[in-house]
This record gives sequence, structure tokens and C-alpha cells, in this order.
Amino acid sequence: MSEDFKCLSCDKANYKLIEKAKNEKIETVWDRAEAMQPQCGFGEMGLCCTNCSMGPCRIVKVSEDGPKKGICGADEDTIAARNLARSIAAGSSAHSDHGRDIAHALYNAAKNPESGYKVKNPEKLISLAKEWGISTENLDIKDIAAKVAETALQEFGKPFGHLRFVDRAPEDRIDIWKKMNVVPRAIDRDIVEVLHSTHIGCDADYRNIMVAATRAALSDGWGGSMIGTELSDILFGVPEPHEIEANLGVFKEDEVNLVIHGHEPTLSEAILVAVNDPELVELAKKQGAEGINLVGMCCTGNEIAMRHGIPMAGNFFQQELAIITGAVDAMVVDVQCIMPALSQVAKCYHTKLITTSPKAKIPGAIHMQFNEEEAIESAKKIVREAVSNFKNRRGNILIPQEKSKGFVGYSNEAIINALDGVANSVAHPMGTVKPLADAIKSGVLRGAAAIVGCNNHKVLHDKGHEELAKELIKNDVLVVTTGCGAYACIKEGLMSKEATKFCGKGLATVCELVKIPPVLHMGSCVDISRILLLLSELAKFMNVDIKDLPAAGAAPEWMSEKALSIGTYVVASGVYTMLGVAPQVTGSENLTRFLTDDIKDIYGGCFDIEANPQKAAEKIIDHIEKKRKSLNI
Ligand code: CUV
Ligand code: SF4
Repeated sequence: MSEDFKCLSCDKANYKLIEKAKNEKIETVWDRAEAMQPQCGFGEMGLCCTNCSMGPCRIVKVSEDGPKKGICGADEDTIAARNLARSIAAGSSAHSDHGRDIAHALYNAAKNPESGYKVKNPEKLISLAKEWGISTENLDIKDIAAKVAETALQEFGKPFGHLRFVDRAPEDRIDIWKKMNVVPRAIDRDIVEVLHSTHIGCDADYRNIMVAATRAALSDGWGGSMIGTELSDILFGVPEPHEIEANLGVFKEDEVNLVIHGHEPTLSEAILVAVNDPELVELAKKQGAEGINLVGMCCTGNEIAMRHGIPMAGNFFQQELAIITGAVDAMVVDVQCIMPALSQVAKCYHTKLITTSPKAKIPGAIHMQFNEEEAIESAKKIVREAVSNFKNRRGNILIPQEKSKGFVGYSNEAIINALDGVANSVAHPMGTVKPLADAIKSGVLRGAAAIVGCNNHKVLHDKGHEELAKELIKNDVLVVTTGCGAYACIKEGLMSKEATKFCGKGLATVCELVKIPPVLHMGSCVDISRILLLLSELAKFMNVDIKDLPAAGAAPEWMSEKALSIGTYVVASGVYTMLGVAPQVTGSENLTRFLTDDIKDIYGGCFDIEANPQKAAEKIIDHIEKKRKSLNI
């Protein structure tokens, strides 16, 4: 029976729960996706404009008849480009606002002992202060933290100059950005400029619209996201390899199950402290539970798995299923990728859905505002709410057996040290990429590819990630992954020691020699900034630009605006990027050609679209081999 769900997901853990949902008449993402068919063709092609109240306007492409221009005269290129640019700006804003919150938390760590935040990695703090030209003489760690936090916050709105992290890119790359006028200046400014220039009656030139959009995207990758990652490492520690369990089988029948879902480690780190509070553990026991089982979901799950070995319960498409187990006592959420549907599902069980951010409230959920100025106290209140709900369980619990083991936590520091033969230590913040470069030059590794991004009903759940990853490692391409792609890979066993059985000879040898899995978990979506840095270091070491490296990116199941921002900054950083789902631009042939072809001549990277993972892998491998040839390796 449950085999019928093979066409919805390739993760067996989900089948029993989808069946349970059906029996209990609970609607899931797959039901809503079906009910949505056929989806709007104008929207699908990016040809619907609602930028002003003379609209909505839509461009008819399927027949000769029908409007070819909006009421203001905007054509398909303008409309599609404006829509795309606004999505990129929204994606950049999400990552960057996350980065800003981390900077505020660092400031709290420095100035506000009540917050409970502390600098966990002073070495990384000092090294960033030096990089930013902040004098550390006679200053204690807290003072340095305050200065670094303030400087980071200035990056959002400084009136002159460009973003500090831009200087981390290879020189050739910066030159291209200068020539194209896309050097990110100040994060908020670059995002606002997209909103302004796409207002009715402003920019109508699709290529120029893409200039502003690219700058906003770069201010995410080399700005907001990088600030998010670097300051999170300073505050909460640089990730190191941890062996963890993943998938919906991580729930425990006899413990309080608390899911932390969303994005910002400011919340999840405080929740982690709170669940270990002896008083709250005692309270759990009084309720009849054996303890408190904290598990993560989506990107915040990636963050605490990387730093603390907390189990990863599931990715974007599993959020409803987690509650449908009947075993979740509370799902605590902050921002991004939280389906509003959760409150309806939670109502069918005893589960408390707790929203915590003023930026994201959901009707039907309990709102308990997380106060970063008293982070730990605030988190304890939330955990108390979860614990006290254990006694309200209604039976009818189904925890799937399925769970996998794997190693997570490959920050650049951890990767470099592993390849260097330094076991489990991130003591020297940025060693040398020589061993990685050597392995690539010698051809033992053909190259590297990043598999990132979400889940999307347009692709069989998890299959896009898994199949692509397997095909690449079979061909000696080292895979790094973040986001929901990381969940798919660990669930499929690709982060375990045994995963070498899927590898080609070269990659298997490297993995066995330095004891790493062939698919490296590099974190959350904001941590794609780690990948930028790794590429940048590798390019500098090999005396080339990022575009010359035998490397590629892929987002086989992407869906979010954040993914569009990521894709754009990655392409503008010189990376060939494969999408499993077409962006909503295909109504404009010019824009589509620009993104998949013309852009190559400008940035060296481009988008490609291929839904079939086997074919996508072939194209990526082909690209990698071409780059090797040009490098004469
Ligand atoms: Ni930020 S953006 S669905 S959680 S990766 Fe997962 Fe990752 Fe996409 Fe969201
Ligand atoms: Fe229509 Fe132009 Fe207004 Fe868009 S901006 S809704 S195309 S009139």
C-alpha cells in the first residue's frame, strides 16, 4: 500500500506517514500540489506583472492574439526580468537579515551578559578583526567582539565604498565585478536599489535589471550570508565533524520530542542550552518522559548538527510528516521555509507549534517571542512549554524505523585539516588548500561539485539530490552539500564511511586515506558562503580565477527566492550552475538566453537547466573535464 507513495518521495520513512495522513484525513504538501494543477502558465513563464494597480498584466505567448505588452508598455523581457530581480532581492534580504541578527547577537555577547551569548571562538574573532583593520591592542575579547559586530552592522548601510568581504575574492574576479558595475556596496542599499529600479516606469532594460539583481545577490553571498556564517562560527564555534543520525526515525517514543525548525542559530543554540538545563530535564521526568530529545529540521537543523551533533529529523518536505508522527511535543520555529500549513496539521495532534520571531507569526500557532537580550531565559520558557505538553500525547503515534548515520560538520577549516591529516581539530583557522589542489591536479579527484537547495514537488522528493550525488561521486567528483540537499544525502547513507562503495577509485582512495565521506556536509544555506571561500582559496592557490576551476554547482530541487539569490551570486562568482527546476523566466527568450548563455562571456559561469539527474551529472562532468583540459591537468 505505502509503496503507492513512491511517486511522491524516494524516502521510505515518508511512506507510512503519508499513508497515516491519508487515513487521518490530513492534507500535506503533496495533496496541495496536486490540487494546484494545472499551474498558471503566465506565472510559470514569468509573464504576469502586478507591479502596479493598472495590472495585473500578462503577456500572451501561446498564440498570435493577445497582448504582447503590459498597459505601461513593459514587454516580456522587462516583466520577466523585474519579477526575477525582485525574487533575488527577497532572497538576498532573507539571508542578509539573518546575518544581521547574528551580528546583533555578537554585539549582545559583548555588551549584554543577560543574553547568555558568549564568544566561543576568540581566534576566529581576532583574525576577522585583523582582516577588517580593527586594532585589537589592549582590548579584551568582549571589546573586540563589540567592534567586529558594529563593523559588520555597518556593512548593511554604509554610504561609501564596497563590502569588506569582496576583498576575499580573487583579483581577476573583482576586476570582472568592477567592469560590470556589480561590486556590492552596502547590503541594504543593493537590495533597495532592486526594489526601486523595478518599480513601474523605472528600469525597462532586462540586462540592466540583471546588473542590479546580480549586485544584490553578490551582497548576499559575499555579504549577508558570509557575515552570518563567520559571526556564527565566532559565537557558536567552527563546525567540526560529528557522527549523527538523520531522518524521521530520530524521534523517541519515551522522551519529549522538541523539533527546532527554521534558520537562525541564535535561537537553536539557546534552545540547546535550555534542553540541558537540569531543572527542565527534571520537569520532563516528572511528566513521565525519560528526557528531552532535541532534533533539527531544515537549515537550523544543519547548523546544530554541524556544531553539536544534534540529529537531523528531516528536510523541507518532511516538516508536516514530523508532526504526523504524533510524537512531536513541540515544533519551535523562527524564520524561513516554515509552511503555514503546520498550524493546521498541529491542530490534529497534541503538538504545540511555537513561533518565536516577530518577523514570522502563523495564525493558529502559539507565539512566544524569543528575546535575544535574554536568550537563555527566553529559550527556557519555550522549552518548558514543550516539556509540559508531553502528558497531552494522544496515542496514535507512528515513528518510522528509518534513520541513517553519517558525518556532518565540514567547515572549510575541518575540510582543510582533514586533507592535511590533522584529525578533528580546527585549531588553525585557515590552513592551506594544497592537498586539495594536489588531489585535483593529479586527477585522483576530477573536481568538486556543490549540491544545494530545497525540495520541490516538481522533482521526486530527495531523488534529485541523491541521484546526482551518487552519479558524481561514482565519477570521482567530490561533492559538498548544504541545506535540504544535505538531508537527502545523509539519509541515503552518502555521508557514512561505507559510502565509499558508491565512489570511483580515486575518490574512494582519498576518502579512505583521510577518513572523510565522499559527500561533505558544509551546513545551512547561508553557509554556501563557505563554498565561495573554499573556491576562492583554491583559485588563488592555483593562480587562476574561480571560473577556471573544475567545479560546478547544482540545485536539483530548489524552490525558494533565497535559492535564486544563491544561484545568481554563484554564477556571478564564475560557477557553472545546474538547476533541476526552471526559474520562472522562460516566457522571455532573451532573459533565458542571457542566464543560460550570454552570461558565460561576462562572468564565466552560467545557469543550465536539467531535470534528469543522470543527464545533469553528465553535463556537470563534461564541464569539469573541459575545465581540466583548459588547465592542462
Ligand atoms: Ni535555508 S531554503 S527549503 S531550509 S534548502 Fe531547504 Fe535551507 Fe531551501 Fe529552505
Ligand atoms: Fe501592467 Fe506595467 Fe503595471 Fe506591470 S507595471 S502591472 S506591466 S502596467
